[in-house]
Amino acid sequence: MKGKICLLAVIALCCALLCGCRQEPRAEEPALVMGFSQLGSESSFRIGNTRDIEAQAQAYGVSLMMDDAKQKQENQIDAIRRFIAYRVDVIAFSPIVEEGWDNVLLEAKQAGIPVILVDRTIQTEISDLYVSQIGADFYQEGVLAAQYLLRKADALGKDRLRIVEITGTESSTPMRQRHEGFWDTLAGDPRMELLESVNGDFLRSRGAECMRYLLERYGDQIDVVFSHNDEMTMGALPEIEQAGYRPGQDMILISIDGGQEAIDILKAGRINCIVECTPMLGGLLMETALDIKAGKPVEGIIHPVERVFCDEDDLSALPPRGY
Ligand code: GYE
Repeated sequence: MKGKICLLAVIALCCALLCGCRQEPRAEEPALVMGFSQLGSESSFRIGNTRDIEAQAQAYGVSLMMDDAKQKQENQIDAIRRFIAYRVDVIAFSPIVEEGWDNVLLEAKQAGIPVILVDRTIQTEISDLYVSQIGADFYQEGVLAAQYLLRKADALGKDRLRIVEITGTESSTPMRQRHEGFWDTLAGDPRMELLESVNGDFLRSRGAECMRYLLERYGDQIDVVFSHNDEMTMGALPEIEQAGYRPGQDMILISIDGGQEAIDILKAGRINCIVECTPMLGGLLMETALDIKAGKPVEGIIHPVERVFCDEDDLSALPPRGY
């Protein structure tokens, strides 16, 4: 009898244990784990870019670790090292400047973790530090801005246009390539004269400071303001008006990005031309990362399709910009 009781007790204990360690249904496994180092939140473009990447990660079933570097390269490097330690499947980041990435990207390479550049790119002598670069053709954006100005000069019958330029973050890809594309396109046209190029760091506050300086120094001489992004343009606008000029009329204003706030100002006639630089890169990023994980070949450089919005166009039917 005693033996039977012991046997029943053992059976009951085993059942309890089995019930206790019953496998809970596994949560859906992420398609992949991605570490993303975002350079900051300095503009509507950047905020829109972050939001789109987060939304697309969710849509594609990607587990996303998003880090905000707050405009500091050292914070991006630290984040990439954390992603390596965490052994993510893919590392992606928008490099705030082009130089200084070799060491940390060599560490990612040695860890066997593929890297995707988003929005901006890097300068390096070492091959295959990254698998793909997804972002605008910034040189072409500069070309498109200049081509608009050439058309405008022809339409206005101008024989001279004196230009001030407010550039983006020093040594960043968009700053370098927009500047080159713009001035390469104007080179040789005797009507076009650069008064001065100043750095506004893609920030609205710095755009205002730069415009205040340029107005004090050049005033009536300024015919054109070429600003590397909408934030700096919107910082410059009130300075221009407070100095007694009508932006879009007394001065031709050319900007880049194309967020809703700037587009509305363009529609009101206070900006003449905006070259689109779309932040909506999240879908391309997730598709590329998933292809890499699946061992599929991916493009080395992926440029989104972009437009130009200017005072020659009927923008009444333009859908909401989403950033
Ligand atoms: O034009 C600007 C942002 O890297 C293309 O960075 C991006 C630029 C964009 O601060 O608004």
